[in-house]
Amino acid sequence: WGGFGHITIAYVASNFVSDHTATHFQTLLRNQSSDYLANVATWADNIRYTKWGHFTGPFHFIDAKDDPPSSCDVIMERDCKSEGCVISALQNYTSRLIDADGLLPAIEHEQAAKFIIHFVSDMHQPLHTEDVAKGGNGIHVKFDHKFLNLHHVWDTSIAEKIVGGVRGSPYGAARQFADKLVDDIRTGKYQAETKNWLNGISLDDVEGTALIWARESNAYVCTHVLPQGPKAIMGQELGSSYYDDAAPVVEIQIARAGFRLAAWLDLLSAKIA
Ligand code: DCM
Ligand code: DCM
Ligand code: DCM
Ligand code: ZN
Ligand code: ZN
Repeated sequence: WGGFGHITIAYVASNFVSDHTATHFQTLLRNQSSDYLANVATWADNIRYTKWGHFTGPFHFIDAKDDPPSSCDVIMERDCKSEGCVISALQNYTSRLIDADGLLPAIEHEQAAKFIIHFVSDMHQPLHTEDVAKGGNGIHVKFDHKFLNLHHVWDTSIAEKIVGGVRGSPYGAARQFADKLVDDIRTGKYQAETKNWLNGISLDDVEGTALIWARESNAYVCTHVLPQGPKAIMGQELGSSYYDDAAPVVEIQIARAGFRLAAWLDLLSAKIA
């Protein structure tokens, strides 16, 4: 996701964490404001282009070597590279935050928390669970007459178009969009299904939990991202009928990511006590 997506997801999560979790992460992140999650939501994207952060580049995605649109799936042994992937990264940073042996300094706990907040979010972007053309970065398309790649369209363009465009700082627009999604979750169109959103969630099986989330995300590559395959979409204008079908997917994936991130942080703060 682009900044707007990550920050929206963080604000959604802030609305669903317990009070104990909020206090725990406000302390850990040294931020007493209500923006404590939103303010670190894009940190992992900022550090990945620095020299020390270079090793974290592969942690933002998993390149599923499936065959959309006829076959979609994420298989850990096939798709998670030796350098790591978004699923192994969630496993690693979850265990570093829990730090069962108490060996790590506080700064590593803080970093682990910032990675978790970002990677739960990224695995909900369908093209972060797909190998084709480097997650769609190599597929050139148009979106409202602008020349963009398909990855950028799913990271940024669709979400920003849903709210009528985002100019300047994304925080205000993200907070508003999050408030709307929180209503949809509590009393609106997602209310009936949210209990299923936490199926299989367990700190005792991080890989299994992340695979459930990544597979659900990857399934949209076959149904909504590349419904006629990669060749059919090249050079196409995606701002009209394609957008109409894609927008509900982006919306539900942002809502799910925020709701699940809150649940994950609740499990973590209860375990760390
Ligand atoms: N920012 C904002 N609104 C907020 C929080 C932050 O516009 N509620 C902006 C100010 C900075 C950037 O985001 O340009 C990063 O903020 P920080 O350094 O607080 O993470
Ligand atoms: N690191 C990491 N995950 C690990 C081990 C280390 O992200 N499983 C990161 C945290 C530190 C850096 O690598 O910023 C160097 O860690 P170390 O000094 O433990 O090798
Ligand atoms: N990306 C991806 N899958 C890949 C390569 C990259 O999902 N195989 C994502 C990470 C960034 C965006 O695409 O969100 C741009 O990546 P980069 O800056 O590495 O080109
Ligand atoms: Zn991306
Ligand atoms: Zn990312």
